[in-house]
Amino acid sequence: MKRLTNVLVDDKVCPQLQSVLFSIVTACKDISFRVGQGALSGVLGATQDENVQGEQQKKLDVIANQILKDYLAADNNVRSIASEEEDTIVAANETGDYIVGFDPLDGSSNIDINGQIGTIFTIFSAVNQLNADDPAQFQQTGREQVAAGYVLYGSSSVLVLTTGKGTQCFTLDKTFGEFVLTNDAMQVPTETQEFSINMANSRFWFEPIQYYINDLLKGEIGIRKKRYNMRWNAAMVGDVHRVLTRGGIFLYPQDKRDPNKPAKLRLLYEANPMAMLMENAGGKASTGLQPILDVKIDDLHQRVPVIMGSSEEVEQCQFYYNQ
Ligand code: AFP
Repeated sequence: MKRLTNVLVDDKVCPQLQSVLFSIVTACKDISFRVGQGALSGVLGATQDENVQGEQQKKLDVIANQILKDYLAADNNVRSIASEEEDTIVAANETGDYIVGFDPLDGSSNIDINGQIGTIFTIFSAVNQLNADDPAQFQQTGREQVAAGYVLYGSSSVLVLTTGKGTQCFTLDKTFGEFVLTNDAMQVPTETQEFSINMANSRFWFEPIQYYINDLLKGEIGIRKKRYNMRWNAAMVGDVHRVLTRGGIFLYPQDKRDPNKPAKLRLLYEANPMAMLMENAGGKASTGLQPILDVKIDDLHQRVPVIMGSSEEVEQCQFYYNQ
């Protein structure tokens, strides 16, 4: 049985980065406990406030955000913080070597129904010439991430992590409160017969996705010559975990619903970390036109189309864009 601490030492992760990872993981253990308490600890339901994206904040969004901010601000290795629930960058420590972005509670609409929810995080090196409160700190591409991961609060709490070399999965052993290695090299199967997309948006999609999904729906009598099944969790963290575990394709494409929000998912703290985990497990992650990890972050809350999962299926989907 290998604990997270030992894995990071064996993988020669530098002590400063280990410290940042432990701050995040400790915060997530705290969040996991509160999620588990549910209605008993008064964490269910909504607040009266909206975040910068105009979404109503759930109580647990606010609680999880505060827990993460508190642990990270207390870590001298963290220079700056960006969160889905914060309008602008949050300065932590001017001498920190790392900057951290996170979605404190992904899948908020699942909180009150006891569905899958999670915390997604990304870590970059800080830009030395820039102050901690300068949003340009995050103007990097996903390729420059030094670590990324998520904690899924499901039937068990799992940490899926990459520090660059592969994608590893740890399960929280609640008897002694530590994450224990349960899969040391996640591998996404190259082929799949399972797709994941919100079909309710189909009339707003652009042509490449309309045609691609239509061909999947035709099953064995269509051009793809096999029957596809569909799954949708309404929490990226749950859908991506399934794809990392047994293959599949997850899509949140650009659509025509609201010209001000051409895509739904955020590049910095949703798409990028998931793309790094996916690529390091042998999968692919694309906007349809280019790898997600090559898109430069211009704005902390920038949105991006997301197509990720089994490599051959993502390539098939890209074919419709190329045409
Ligand atoms: P919330 O955390 O705001 O509920 O959003 C979750 C999410 O960003 C992502 O995790 C899901 O894949 C997607 O939204 C679900 O969106 P739909 O509302 O289209 O189901």
